[in-house]
Amino acid sequence: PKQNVNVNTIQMKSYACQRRTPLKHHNSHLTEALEVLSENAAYGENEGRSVAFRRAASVLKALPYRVQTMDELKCLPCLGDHSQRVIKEILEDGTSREVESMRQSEQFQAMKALTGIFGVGVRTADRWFREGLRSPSDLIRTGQQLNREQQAGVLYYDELNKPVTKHEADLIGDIVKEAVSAVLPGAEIQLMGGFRRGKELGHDVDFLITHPEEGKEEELMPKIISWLEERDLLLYQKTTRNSYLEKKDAPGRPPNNMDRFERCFSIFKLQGHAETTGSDGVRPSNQSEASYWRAVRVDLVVSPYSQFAFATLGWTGSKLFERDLRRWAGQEKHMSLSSHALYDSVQRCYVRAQSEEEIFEYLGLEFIPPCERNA
Ligand code: DCP
Ligand code: MG
Repeated sequence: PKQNVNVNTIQMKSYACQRRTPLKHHNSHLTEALEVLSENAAYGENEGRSVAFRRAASVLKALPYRVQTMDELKCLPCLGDHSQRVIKEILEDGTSREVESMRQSEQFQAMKALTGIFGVGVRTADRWFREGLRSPSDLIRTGQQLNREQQAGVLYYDELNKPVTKHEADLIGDIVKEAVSAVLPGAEIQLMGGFRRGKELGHDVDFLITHPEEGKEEELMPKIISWLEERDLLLYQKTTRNSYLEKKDAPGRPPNNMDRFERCFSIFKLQGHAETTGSDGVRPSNQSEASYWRAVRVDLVVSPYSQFAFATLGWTGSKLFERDLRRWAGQEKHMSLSSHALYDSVQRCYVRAQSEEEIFEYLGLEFIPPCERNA
């Protein structure tokens, strides 16, 4: 109820990590349009423009009321001319013609379909688009060269584009827990990403694994993978080894968003339960009653205990929240934050932390709980 909010006294901070952004907000009619513009800019490899639209959307997500007039936006940060134009159009006409025609355009739809394939980025999708390809079936029909990841992406395309529910995430969590405690008793596992922020649906399930005794977690991933593979629970996996070295990786280096933990990108074969049936309640025809299953994208990350707080913060998201945390650290505090560590360039030392709260405190930020990091 807006009557209780004085729009002129709203103090909107400009970094997403300074704001509380709940999952459910009041302006999806505006943010969805701005996110289409952001997505389209990303397809054109215009990162700066893409982030600018995402920031504008994010500010509106943090507002405690539904925007009715342009006047209410006067004091808000991160709203560029283009974003304001689109917002104005939607407030006046209920919809933005620019956004709607973008949404309908062949290029936008093809890029969405092609980048929606696991293992396909904007570059590859754009090259295919310019060669006249529009969808996964075009790739199959024309016999495109695909790597192992993309082959799995095309094979499980429909299922991987069907949102994962929290219930399914919990079922996978139980399996991962069983695997981890079988191969390394005492290891700890935590659900990360969107589900940690309270989302009910996700595009994948992210887990972070550690062990209180530093060193015990080394080379853990291959053991987990073997355990899972022996039970026929994986459709695809690619493991990368830990390559983090404190001396080499942090100070002075251009900040690298990719972390260097031991990590596994996988596709789980989640065995039958009610949600594997379609929305019409009918099970996919190629699967017998005894063995129906669905494919689910799962990311597993192993962190040494001493980096666990940083890994937790780095893997909770949202992506914009993470981006602004790093930007805040660098620009406002002369520190360099990654999913491994926090380096203080003024004191010239690494900062140790046992919890997310300590990291926020060191960064001079009010603690924002995961469910309010939906920037
Ligand atoms: N992450 C990041 N930067 C990246 C990739 C990941 O900061 N380039 C972090 C933030 C994300 C988390 O890792 O929240 C997991 O990445 P996902 O892509 O799985 O994103 P979410 O879990 O937030 O969303 P979804 O529900 O779509 O899985
Ligand atoms: Mg995720």
